[in-house]
Amino acid sequence: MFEKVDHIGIAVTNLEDALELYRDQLGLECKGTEVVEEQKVKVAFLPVGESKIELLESTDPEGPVGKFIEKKGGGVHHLSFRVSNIEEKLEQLKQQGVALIDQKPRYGAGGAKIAFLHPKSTGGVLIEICER
Ligand code: CMX
Repeated sequence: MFEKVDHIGIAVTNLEDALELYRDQLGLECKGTEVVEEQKVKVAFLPVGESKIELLESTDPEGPVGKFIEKKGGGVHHLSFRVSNIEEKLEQLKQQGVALIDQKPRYGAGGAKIAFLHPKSTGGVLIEICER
């Protein structure tokens, strides 16, 4: 079962410019930034209630966010659902025929275990599941 929406990932062309909007104009608090080498992104997390907004700036035009921005110019990139046991959830989704991008969890920002489902089997929405 999904426990909550952990975060909503938003691809941005420039993190500092995006922070001017989300932090300075919209008034959200930025809990810091982090480079996630494996995902080729620099991220900032801004909590909103029990969830967070994750701003994603690409560090490599060939990375997933770099390619997304090249095609779509930024915007909502993925939804992340929190689970308590990611391996069990991945196995269950696989049994149900959902196409997985990650067969096994990887480590993402903040040391969370993450895995992505392929948008071709989730109605065009990139879904991440994560365990913290
Ligand atoms: N949401 C919805 N669809 C997406 C997408 C996204 N975020 N990113 C790519 N796609 C779609 C493209 O529009 C394209 O669709 P069409 O075939 O209909 O044109 C298709 O997926 C293929 O796109 P592509 O640009 O050729 O990219 P790839 O196939 O090389 O990769 C994907 C697509 C989803 C497999 C890849 O982006 C991926 O593995 N993503 C997971 C990892 C990730 O996104 N990491 C960044 C976040 C890290 C973090 O949160 O820490």
